Amino acid sequence: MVNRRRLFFLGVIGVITIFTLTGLFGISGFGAKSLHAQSAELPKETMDMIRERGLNPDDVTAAVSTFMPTGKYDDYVMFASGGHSGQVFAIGIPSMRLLRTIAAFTPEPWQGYGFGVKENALVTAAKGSIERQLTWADTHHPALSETNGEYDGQFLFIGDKANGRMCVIDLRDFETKQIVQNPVVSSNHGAAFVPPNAEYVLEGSQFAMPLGGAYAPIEDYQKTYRGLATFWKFNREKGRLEIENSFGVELPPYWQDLADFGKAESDGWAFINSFNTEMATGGIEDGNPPFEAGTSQRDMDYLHIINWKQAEKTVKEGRTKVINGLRVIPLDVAVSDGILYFAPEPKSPHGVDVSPSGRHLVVAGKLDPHVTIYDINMIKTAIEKKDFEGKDPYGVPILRFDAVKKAQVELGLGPLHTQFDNKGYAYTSLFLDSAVARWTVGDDKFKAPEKPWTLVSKTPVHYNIGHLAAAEGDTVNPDGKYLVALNKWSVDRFLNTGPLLAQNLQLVDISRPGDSLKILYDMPIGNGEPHYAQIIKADKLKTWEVYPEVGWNAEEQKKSDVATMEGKVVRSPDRVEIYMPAIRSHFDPERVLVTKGQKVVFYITNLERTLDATHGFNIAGYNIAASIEPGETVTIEFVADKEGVFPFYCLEFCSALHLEMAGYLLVQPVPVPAPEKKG
Ligand code: K7E
Ligand code: CUA
Repeated sequence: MVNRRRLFFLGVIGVITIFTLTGLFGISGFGAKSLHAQSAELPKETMDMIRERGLNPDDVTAAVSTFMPTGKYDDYVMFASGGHSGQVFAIGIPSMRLLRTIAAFTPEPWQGYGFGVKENALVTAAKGSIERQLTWADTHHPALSETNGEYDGQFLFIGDKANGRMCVIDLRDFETKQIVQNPVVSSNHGAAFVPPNAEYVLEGSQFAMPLGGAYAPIEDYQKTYRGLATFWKFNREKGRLEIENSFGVELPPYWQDLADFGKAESDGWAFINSFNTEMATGGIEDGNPPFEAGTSQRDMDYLHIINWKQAEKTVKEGRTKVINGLRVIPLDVAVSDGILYFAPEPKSPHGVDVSPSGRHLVVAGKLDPHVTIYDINMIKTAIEKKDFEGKDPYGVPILRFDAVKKAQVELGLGPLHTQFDNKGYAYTSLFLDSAVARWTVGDDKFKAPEKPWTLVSKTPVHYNIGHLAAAEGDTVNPDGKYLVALNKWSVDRFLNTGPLLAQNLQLVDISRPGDSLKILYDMPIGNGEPHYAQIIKADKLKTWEVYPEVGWNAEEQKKSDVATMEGKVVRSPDRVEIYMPAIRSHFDPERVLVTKGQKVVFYITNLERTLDATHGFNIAGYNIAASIEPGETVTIEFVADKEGVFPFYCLEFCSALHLEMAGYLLVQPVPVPAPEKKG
């Protein structure tokens, strides 16, 4: 019985595989004729392997659709946050191969980031909230830069939830160019999000606190603690966030959560969820309700609706207060200028996501089995007609719920985040159900075959899904091919690696309508918890193969003025500068003699123009590690505070004589002056 079923299965597999292979390979690689000849039957060897491994038709389809033959490239790149590893991961889709860990907030020796080299971004600390230099972060939400609502492949932004910082990564070289510390608040969660042309990057705070970072007793919470939405101005030409052109909007002391920018129909608006509108201040140790209970008393919290175009005008007209160098629109001005409105949203919401047309905002209430859908046109009308159901204690008008609510769809337990495709479906992660819900959006832009606002299917995922990311899913034109479930727990999915387990990123095929979602791949990621990710078409990335010119300063993205083609040493009494070219397989000079106490500056230029001909550099005992990519010039500065003999060598196995690519830093003791002769 079992055997007969097996045999039937294998027959089906054969046919499916052949069809899939036919579709995948088309006529490239095989001639049409030979393909036809080959497609009569899979080789017996292959069938045996399928049988031996006990694969079913779905397994075979999944394998065939994610396997990447050597030398072939993925169609998409997913940029996933690295959680408390503080980094960003670039992952190919559909193969789910990790292509690169991008050093963002955490020093990373392979990339020569933070070990005597490229530390400029890392040392950022602002006056105010946090002044200490930090070497880790909790990255949550990456945002690709956009042009006209489409990912343009130029920049990636990501927020550090733990410390209220923002990071700018240039996608020409996948390197971090800037980290800014918010000078007014010390945490974020509604970060990073961009409007359709990335004029700003939004950083919404999470934990209310006294703005500017001063102490105030927790008993004064309602009076002196506040939230803040910071609109960091992005200068695309310079690739930098500019604090002098940025501004903040003061918010009541609720805990602001995730955010999104409006687009198309809702362009000009930004949305931020909130919870703890109870303004609980904890204190379980004093018999107060713990935060988890205190923040969940009320049935409704507030969706923050921000008119950022109006905020720009208010800032221009100077109705701001400056806190540690950031212009902040005070709460009362935000109300009187029509910048801030609230809409009620059910119990402890988490994600707010804007649909591709920009018309609908989907809010998922983590303690509510529904998603609630708001319509921007209804919001605009309610604002115009002053259709308010009251004001919050800080005077912010609350729009009447029924006047702005378009629909509610019951999906299941613990809805968190929503993504969209090009077929009129939305996908919501269900944390408690460990599932992806597919449901229909009643949108003009894409129409689903089923009736609007209906749950279509629930696909189990392993386990406790947080975010999900769809291909081009936050743009005005999602691709609708793939979705990745970013699961918090993997439990029993992979070989055990001790009590700390991998996260499980699952690739899901969403290309067909109806109840047809298919899990294609389980990817264990043995690193800090990816929260959110964005998936961009690979051909939109115009990444450099080598730096544009020999002698490139990658921090400034321009030709370096300390680039060198020839080795030389320039000495002054307290400073030794070494201009050092590196090429397979030597540094020049190879012997560097300095005196203890001197400042030593290496300017190393990689002269290579060959793809992948990277050299490394390190100095024993000095905590220095550099990566010098083809064409790049790096600067390493330190004080030779320890005398002795310190080998340096190239860290990348760059050639057959790589081991010989080395030298000595000789730090001689300070010469003792000869005693005066007496006479
Ligand atoms: Cu749900 Cu920080 Cu986006 Cu994590 S948050 S999951
Ligand atoms: Cu250069 Cu090894």
